Amino acid sequence: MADTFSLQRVLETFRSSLSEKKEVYMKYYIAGWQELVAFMNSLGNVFSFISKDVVSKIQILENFLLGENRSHYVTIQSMVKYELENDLVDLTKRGSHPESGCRTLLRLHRALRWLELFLERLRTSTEDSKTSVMCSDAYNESLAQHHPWLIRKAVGVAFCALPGRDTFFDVMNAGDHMQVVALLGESLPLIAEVYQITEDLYAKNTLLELP
Ligand code: 1PX
Repeated sequence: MADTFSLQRVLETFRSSLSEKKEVYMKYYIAGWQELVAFMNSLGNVFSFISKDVVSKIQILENFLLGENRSHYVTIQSMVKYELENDLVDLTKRGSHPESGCRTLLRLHRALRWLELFLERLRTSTEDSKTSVMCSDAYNESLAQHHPWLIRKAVGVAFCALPGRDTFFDVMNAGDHMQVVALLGESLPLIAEVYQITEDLYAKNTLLELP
């Protein structure tokens, strides 16, 4: 991972995460999140409580990916199958497997929906659109439904510290505004596809509400 964020690289990692059979490779899914964390860190300390949580979730998944059972963690599909078949998931309340791959990935998966909604707003925004509004609208439509009041409040405060739209376009490192918009148009279907495949898999296995 290079130090400067580039939207192009995020796009490439998410593209690499889809196999021919439309399975999702954990390695690239995680790499995509690492890029996004780097971006968030570059926005300042107000976001560190958010990025800390993402980093710890990435770490949990990476440990599975490198651990002795790594052959089962190559794709999200193989992880779900393995953890369910071996009773490694707390299904109704947190118990002996509070940090399963399935529940950890679910948190990132919900956040991916936020990202999709936010980037779509950014793509179709106009000069006077506010990033804080785009961010919080996307948040209220997605992640907020899974967060308690206190977190929602803290997130609201962080949103107020977001840089403006021009800065956002600049830090994406993808050329002028029109080029960024074009690249967003290219990235979004990919992010949406990865999201939908995961959503369908989790729905099929009744995993969407894991504690
Ligand atoms: C190209 C521009 C892209 C911008 C990239 C920014 C990436 C931001 C990613 C945010 C990911 C947040 C993951 C949150 C996971 C989560 O829901 N965790 C909660 C539940 O976990 P638990 O283990 O307890 O069940 C946890 O309680 C969360 C705590 C921290 C708050 C998370 C707030 C998420 C707000 C999303 C908006 C981020 C705005 C960043 C500005 C760019």
